[in-house]
Amino acid sequence: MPGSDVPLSHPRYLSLMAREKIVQGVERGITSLHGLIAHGRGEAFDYLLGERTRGFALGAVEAGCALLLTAEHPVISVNGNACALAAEELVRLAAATGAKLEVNIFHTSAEREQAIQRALLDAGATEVLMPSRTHALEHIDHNRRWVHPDGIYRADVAFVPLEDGDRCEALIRNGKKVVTVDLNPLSRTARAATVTIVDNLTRCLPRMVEWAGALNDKGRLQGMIEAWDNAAALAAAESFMRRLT
Ligand code: PTJ
Repeated sequence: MPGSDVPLSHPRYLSLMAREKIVQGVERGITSLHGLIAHGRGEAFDYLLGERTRGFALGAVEAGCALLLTAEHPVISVNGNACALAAEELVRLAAATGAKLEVNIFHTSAEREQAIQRALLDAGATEVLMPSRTHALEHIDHNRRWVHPDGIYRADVAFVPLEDGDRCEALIRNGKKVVTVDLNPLSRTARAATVTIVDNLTRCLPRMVEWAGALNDKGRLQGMIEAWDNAAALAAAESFMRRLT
């Protein structure tokens, strides 16, 4: 990565490269300063996972992909951290699932919204929806309520990695199913979502892209959705982390 002096031989190379991407995200005007703090919190939980994808996350990847693939209007909501860490994989996931990409950020900044849109277009997206000033989600008083009429506003399933708890709850109260990625199984987002992938975004996204490309049997997808128990997956993640502490 340009500007990085992390040696490939470092035992925590991948984690340090992710940190580097977040720092560069701030420098490129994509990620907020608050995003650095959020990333550090994620790193601490990832440490408890041994920085590896665990079984409860694999099941969630399947269930999350199944929801996106069976949705009528799937949308991927992209914030400053997700964009800095994984713009290309998000674009690939959109292509694999037929989902629209929409910029939606917590810390208000029109410049950052545009920088995220540009980064997604540079990563190969053909269309990136922006928040409107005409359509808003109900049950939330915040910049994040403003959404695009052809995107999150009409979505039946929203993929919202690294989401803020209020908005995740609002999306659910607006009748949408929510797939999230959150390393913290105790967060409000993790608990409110329909499917929570407790894993690092950088590890689970390539798996999601692969699964989404491979899963096409509608009956099997429906079965995965019906069998999914989010509370059980969160309990498994929490007990895994507690065992290590
Ligand atoms: O770009 P903006 O303005 O939309 O801001 C984005 C952040 C992420 C700063 C904002 O949404 C925020 O403050 O989020 P929170 O409430 O800190 O929640 C982020 C959650 O993501 C926390 O539970 C972290 O543990 C988790 N997290 C951080 N990095 C990762 C992660 N989960 C998965 N993969 C990561 N790489």
